[in-house]
Amino acid sequence: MASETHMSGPECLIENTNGRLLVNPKALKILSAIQQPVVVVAIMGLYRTGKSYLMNKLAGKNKGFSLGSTVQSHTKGIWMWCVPHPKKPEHTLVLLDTEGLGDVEKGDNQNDSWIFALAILLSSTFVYNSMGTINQQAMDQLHYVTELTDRIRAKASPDVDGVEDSADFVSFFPDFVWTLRDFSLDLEADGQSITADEYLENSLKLKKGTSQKDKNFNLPRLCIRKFFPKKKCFIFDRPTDRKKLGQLEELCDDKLDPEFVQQAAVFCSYIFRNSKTKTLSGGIKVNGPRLETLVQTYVSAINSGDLPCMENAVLALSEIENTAAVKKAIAHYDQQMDQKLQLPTETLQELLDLHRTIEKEAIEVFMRMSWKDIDHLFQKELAAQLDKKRDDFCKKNLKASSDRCSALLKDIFSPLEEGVKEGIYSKPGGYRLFIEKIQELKKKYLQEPRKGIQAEEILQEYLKSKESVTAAILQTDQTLSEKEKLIEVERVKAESAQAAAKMLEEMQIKNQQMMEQKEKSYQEHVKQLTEKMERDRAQLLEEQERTLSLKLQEQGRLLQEGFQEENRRLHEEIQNLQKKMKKPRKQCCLS
Ligand SMILES: Nc1nc2c(ncn2[C@@H]2O[C@H](COP(=O)(O)OP(=O)(O)OP(=O)(O)O)[C@@H](O)[C@H]2O)c(=O)[nH]1
Ligand SMILES: [Mg+2]
Repeated sequence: MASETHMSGPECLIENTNGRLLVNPKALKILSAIQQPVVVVAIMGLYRTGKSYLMNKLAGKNKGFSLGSTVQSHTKGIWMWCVPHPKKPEHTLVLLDTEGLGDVEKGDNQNDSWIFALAILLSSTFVYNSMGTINQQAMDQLHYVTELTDRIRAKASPDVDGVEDSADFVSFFPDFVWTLRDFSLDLEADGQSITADEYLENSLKLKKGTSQKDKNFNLPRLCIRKFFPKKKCFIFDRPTDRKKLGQLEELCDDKLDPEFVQQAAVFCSYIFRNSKTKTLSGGIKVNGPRLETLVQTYVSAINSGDLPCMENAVLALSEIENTAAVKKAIAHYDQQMDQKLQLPTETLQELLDLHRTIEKEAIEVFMRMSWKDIDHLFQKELAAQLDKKRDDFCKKNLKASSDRCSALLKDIFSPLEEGVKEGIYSKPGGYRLFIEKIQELKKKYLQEPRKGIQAEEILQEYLKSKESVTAAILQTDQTLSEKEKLIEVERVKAESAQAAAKMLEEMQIKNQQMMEQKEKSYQEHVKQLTEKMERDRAQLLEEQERTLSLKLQEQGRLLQEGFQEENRRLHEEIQNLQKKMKKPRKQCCLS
């Protein structure tokens, strides 16, 4: 399949003007066309630290995200560049370049925190970029991480067990990558050479002590450790001489420091191989339209003064997709019934059997497309629509049958009507002729195929309408004695009573068939729902187990470092999660 993404350059996704965040419709349109799953890499960090330049490297280009050559911050808001993923076929790499943090000239830093929060919420890999070593200044600049608990909500309503909302961050936060630019030290600790990752781990070690200074030291470190279980660090040399930095975009690799070229290649290769597809709770893989909805939901929450909430965004997304799932399922039903159903059907069962087969397919379509259908509301809606469609088809079937039978009777019995008008039965021996003719035409009518479920009823109605004519012909026939006439009247009466009884029996059978069908429909819904709930439960357990193991790892580290208080807090979170995992499975009920 040809690649879906043809962005020759980046596009602004979220504008940050006059203290307000605005979503750019042009960028949303681009996202809406990307059906492939997306890997989203966002970069953040202090202004003027080479973020845009590094993102261009990920796009495989020298130019793209615009670089500034002055000391003023350059990128504004969040810019997006969607490119075919270089290593994952059928995936799109979405690069998000963001406005540099902390430019004092901007005056209003209010939106920095929101942009930081948005980058966290939208990405699957979050790159934090800074200059030089991981010193206290670099840590202090990460105060945005400590503020995340006030900026983002995981759950729409607080946990009943009183566990902090941020306890859930770990399950949906992106992987964390720290890029250190112009890093000029040797990677060493206690005379031993260490990896960049070990350097990061060491830098995140906590300080014992309870003074405010110690707390300030520990807070960002604790937050990074708690929220981002997967961390990675890359160091970069200065790419070239200071004088040439201004024209970096123009320089090809052989004019750059070979160390830098190599380090950039290692970084890109790591991102391409390890960055995950953006996935929401429930294992929902994000594609372009889903990312589009996330952007819209989060930005509109921020603009209306609410906190962007992960659970709400996922619910908003599932509602959109579940509505579409109902529509798609109904469209499938309509299309198949239209193609396969010929009205009138010979029997009611024939119609119900076809309905059942196609209904099953329609439920399957719905089940494939829907997710997080809270209280099965959308499935109930689908069931109601399918029931109505079945009832409508039954009515249409009835009418089609009645119309066809009436037309047939009119046609077949016209010689009899003509004969009555011409008086050929109003003569001695006429009654016998009349009855014989009726029997002959009735036989002809009964032999006609596909009359449908009203065949008997319409015939009986017709014959009933002819009762007075029959009686008149009988009375005028002088070849019959009074006694014979009386016997004949009784015979006709008995015949009609017999027909009425037969019709009543048929009606009861039809009702029974309808009842059985309703029960089967319900059972089909429950069967498919139960299977889906089992799959969802397995998925949830898998996610919870992953979160649990991450928390246990961090708990182990805290214990090792001797941090009882933090350890106790984490222990509570762990117990709470374990309690949730032991909850009995929900019963599947659709009514
Ligand atoms: N010293 C140094 N300069 C770099 C590096 N990478 C890029 N630059 C230069 O730094 C300047 C700013 O680069 P950008 O990529 O625009 O930096 P930014 O972080 O995106 O800046 P803002 O958008 O303002 O936040 C440009 O002149 C780049 O050529 C680097 O690794 N080290
Ligand atoms: Mg920039």
